[in-house]
Amino acid sequence: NLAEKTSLTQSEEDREEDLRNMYKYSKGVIQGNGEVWPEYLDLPIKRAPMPSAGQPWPLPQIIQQNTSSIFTLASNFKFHIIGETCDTLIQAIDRYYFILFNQTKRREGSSLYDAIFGRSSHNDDEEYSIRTLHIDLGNPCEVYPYLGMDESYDLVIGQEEDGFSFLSAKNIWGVLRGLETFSQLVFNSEHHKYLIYHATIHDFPRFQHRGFLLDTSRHFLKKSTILEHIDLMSHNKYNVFHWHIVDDQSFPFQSKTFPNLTKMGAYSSSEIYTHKDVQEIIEYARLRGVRVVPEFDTPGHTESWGKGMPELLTDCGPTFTGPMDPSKQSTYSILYKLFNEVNDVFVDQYIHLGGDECPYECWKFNKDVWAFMKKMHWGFYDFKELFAYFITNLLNIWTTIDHKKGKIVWEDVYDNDVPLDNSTIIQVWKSDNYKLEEITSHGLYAITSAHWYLDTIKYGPDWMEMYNSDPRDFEGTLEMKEHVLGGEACMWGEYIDDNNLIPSVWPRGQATAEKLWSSKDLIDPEKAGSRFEEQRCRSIRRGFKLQPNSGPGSCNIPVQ
Ligand code: CP6
Repeated sequence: NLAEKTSLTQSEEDREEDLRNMYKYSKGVIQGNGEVWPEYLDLPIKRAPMPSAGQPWPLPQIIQQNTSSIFTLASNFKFHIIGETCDTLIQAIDRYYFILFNQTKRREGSSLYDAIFGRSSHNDDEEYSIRTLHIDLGNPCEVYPYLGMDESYDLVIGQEEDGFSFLSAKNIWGVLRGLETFSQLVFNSEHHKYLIYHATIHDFPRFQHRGFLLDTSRHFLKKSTILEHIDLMSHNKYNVFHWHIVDDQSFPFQSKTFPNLTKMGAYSSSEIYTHKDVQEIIEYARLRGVRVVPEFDTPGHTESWGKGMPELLTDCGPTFTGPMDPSKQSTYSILYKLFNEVNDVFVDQYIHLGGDECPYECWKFNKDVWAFMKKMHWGFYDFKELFAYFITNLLNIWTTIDHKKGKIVWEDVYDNDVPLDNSTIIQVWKSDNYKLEEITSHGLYAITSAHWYLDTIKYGPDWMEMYNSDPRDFEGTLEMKEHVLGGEACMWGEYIDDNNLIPSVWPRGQATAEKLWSSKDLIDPEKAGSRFEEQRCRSIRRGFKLQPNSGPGSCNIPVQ
C-alpha cells in the first residue's frame, strides 16, 4: 500500500502546484476549497438605479410631464365615457380602477359602479385634484386586434387648473394603451395617497408587431400562468402572443380531428389545451389588445406528432425519428384536416408555420424519399428542393383554407430558397441584422428575435444588452426598414415551467417592449434605468413576481 500512498502524496503535491499556478496566473481569489472565484464576482456589485415615480414604460413617443405641477386623484375619482363604448372598454375600466386603487387586493366595496360613478363617500374639498378621466373613443369598437391596428392615443392630465383630464383615441386599442399609461402616471406617497403630475402625451407604437413567444411543448404551462403572462404583456404594450404550442417533446393542443396526436403526444391527459382553454386565452388576450398567433412547427420539431400518428414522420430506421415525410401525399391531407381545425379555433389573421431547424439526415435513409426525389428530377442529395416542396405545399394549404390569412415562418425557410411572396412574414432568430437587410431588399416582410432570447440566464444584469438592439439597425432604404414590422422576445421552454416563467422573462421582457414601442432615439439603458426599475416595482405591487435583474436595491423608496 506504500505505492498507493506515494501516488496519493504525489497527486496532492501536483494539486498544490496547480493551485499555486492558479493563484499566480489568475487575478481571481482562491477559496478554501481550491476553487477560483472569477474576478468579476469580487467587484463590488453596483446598486440598481433608484426607481422613479409616476413615469411610464415603455416611454410614450411624445410626453411632457411637469413635475412642479402635481395633482391628487380625488377619492371619488371616476372614468367618464363620452364617446363610443363596448364590453372591451367597460372591462378595461373595471381592471384599471382596480389596479389604480388596490394594486393587489380589491378594496372592500370598490366596484365597476365606483369606477363609473365615483365612490359615494369622499372629501369634496380636495384642491388640485383629478376627479374624472374623460374617455373619448371615436369609432365603434373593433372586436379582435390585428396587425396594423390603430393603437395611438392622446392623454392629457390637468389641462386646466381644475384638473380637467382626458384620454382620446380613434380606436379601442388606443384607449387600452392609454389607460395603461394613465395607470402608470399615478404613484403613491406617504402623505397624499395617489399623486399624478401634469402631463400631455401623444403616443403611438413604433412597430406594429410586438410579440412574445412562449413554448408550451418543452414544459406544459398552466392556463393561469399564460394569462398572468398576458397581463404583464399588456402592461408593457406587447400586442402578440406567439404561442409555440407543440414541438418535439409534447403535443398539448387537443385535436378533435386527430385525437391520437394529443392522447399519445401530450405529457399527460391533464397537460393539454382544450378548444375551450384556447378560446379562453384568446378572449383574455383580446380584451387586452393582444393577438394570439399559434405556431404549428413543421416539418422538423415534430417528434411528438409521431407518437400518435407515426405515418406522418419519415421512417429512417429504428434509432431515430425524422421530420415529416414530404414524399407522401397522405402527409398533406392530414395537415389539411388538422389546419382546418386550427383555423376554426384560432381567430388571428396570421398563423406561424415554423420551418426551422429541419434536419436532412433522416431523409437520406428512406427509400420512398429517394424514389420521390428521382421522380421529381431533383439532384441526388438535393434535400433543399424537398424541403421547399413541403413548405410550398404547406403555404398553399393555408391559402386554400383561408386565403385572407397571412403566414409567418422562421428564417430557415428563406435560407433554404423556398419561393416566398410578401404575404409571408419571415422571423429572423439566428442571424444578426444583415439578414434583415437581405430579406427586406427583396421586398419581403420580417420580424426579428435575434437579440431577444430570454431563455439564457446569466450572473449579472442583462436587460441592457436587449435594450441596445434596434430592429432597424442595418444598411437599407427607408422602404426596406419599413418592411421590418417588429420583433419578438422568445422564451424557449427547455428550462422553464410554471414555477419560473414569470421571474425569468420579467423584467427582462420590459427591455424588448420599449425597443418595440418607443422612439428609435431612446437608446441609452443608463438613462432608462430608473424608469425600468419603476416598471418592475409597479408590476410587483400589482402582484407579480419579477426577478431583480439590475442588482441590489429596493422598491420601497420614499417619495416626496
Ligand atoms: N426550438 C425550436 C428551439 C429553438 C428553435 N426552434 C432554439 C434554437 C436555438 C436557441 C434557442 C432556441 N429550442 N422549435 C429555433 C427557432 Cl439558442
